Amino acid sequence: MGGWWGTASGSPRAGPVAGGTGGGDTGTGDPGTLPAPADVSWEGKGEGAGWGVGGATLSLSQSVSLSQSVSLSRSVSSQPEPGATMVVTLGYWNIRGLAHTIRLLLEHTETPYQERQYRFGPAPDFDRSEWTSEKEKLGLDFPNLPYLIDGPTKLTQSNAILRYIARKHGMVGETEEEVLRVDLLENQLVDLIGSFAQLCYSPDFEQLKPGYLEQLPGKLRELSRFLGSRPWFAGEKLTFVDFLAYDLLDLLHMFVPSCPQLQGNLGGFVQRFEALEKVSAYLRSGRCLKTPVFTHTAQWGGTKE
Ligand SMILES: N[C@@H](CCC(=O)N[C@@H](CS)C(=O)NCC(=O)O)C(=O)O
Repeated sequence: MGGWWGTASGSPRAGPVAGGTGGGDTGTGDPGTLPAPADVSWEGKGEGAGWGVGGATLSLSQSVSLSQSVSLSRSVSSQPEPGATMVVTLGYWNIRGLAHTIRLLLEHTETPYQERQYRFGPAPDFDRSEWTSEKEKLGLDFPNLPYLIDGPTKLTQSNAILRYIARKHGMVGETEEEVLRVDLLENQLVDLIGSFAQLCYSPDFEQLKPGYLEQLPGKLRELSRFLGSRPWFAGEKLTFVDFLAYDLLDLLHMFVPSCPQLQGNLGGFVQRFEALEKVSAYLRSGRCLKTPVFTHTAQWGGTKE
C-alpha cells in the first residue's frame, strides 16, 4: 500500500503538502482527519525539494524543514493533534487522468493539499486492491477516484471537485453570461474529453482513429469560435473550465502535434494558461504527472513517456 506523507503543521501557505507515489507504511486513518506529523513543519516559500522516502518521492513546493532525519511514512490515528492543520487530500491513481485539472487548480489557487496516489499491481493482473481495499471505507457517498477530502467535505466526481475548489476562489463565473459560458463549456468539454478517452481505450483504436481525426478539426473550430478574442473561455476572468479546456488541448496536442486547429487563438490560450505563475511552476516541477495519461489498458497514453 502507498503511504500518507507530510501533513503540514504550522502555517501551510500553499501548494501540495506531499505528493507520494507509493511505498511507505500504510495509513489507516481517515484522510480527512490526518494528524500533522510533529517533525514536518512549513517554512517559507520557494520551489521545492524532493526526497526519496522508502522508494517513494516526496515533493513539496514550499521548502520544508524536517527537524530530524525521519521516515515520513507513519501510521495515522483518527484524532488530529491539537493545532494540527487540516489539508485537502486528493485521492487518485498515480496517473494524469481526471486528476490533472484538479492538481493544476489546487496549485493555481495555492491550496495546501496532499495526495493519496493509488498504484496498480504488476502485470499481468494489475491488481487494484490498493484502492478497492479502501474504497468503501472513506465515507464517500459515491466511492470513486478521484476523490477530495477537505475536513468534513468528501467529494467524488471530478467536475464537482473542480467546482468546489473554484467556488472558494471566485472561479465559476460571476455575471449571468459568464456562468452560462462556464456551464455550457463544462458540459461540452465532458463530451469532448469523453470521446477522446473512449477512442484511446477502445480495442478498435487503430480502426477508429481515422474517423476521430476527421471530425476533430470541426470540433476544434467550434471551440476556437467560442473563445473568440477573449483571454479566457468565460471572458476576462480565469475560471475552472479553462483548466478542463487546457487539459483537453494539451492532450490533443500530444496526440496530433501537427493539428493546425490547435494553433491560432487556441494555441494562444494554451500559452497564456501555461504562463500562469503557479501553473508554470507546477508544470516544470518533478511532481507534475503529465504521463501516463490513462491506465495501462489504454491503446494510447497508457505508458509513462
Ligand atoms: N465521472 C467520474 C468518473 C470517475 C472514474 O471513471 N474513475 C476511474 C478512474 S478515471 C476509476 O478508476 N475509478 C475507481 C473505481 O471505479 O472504483 C469523474 O469524473 O470523476
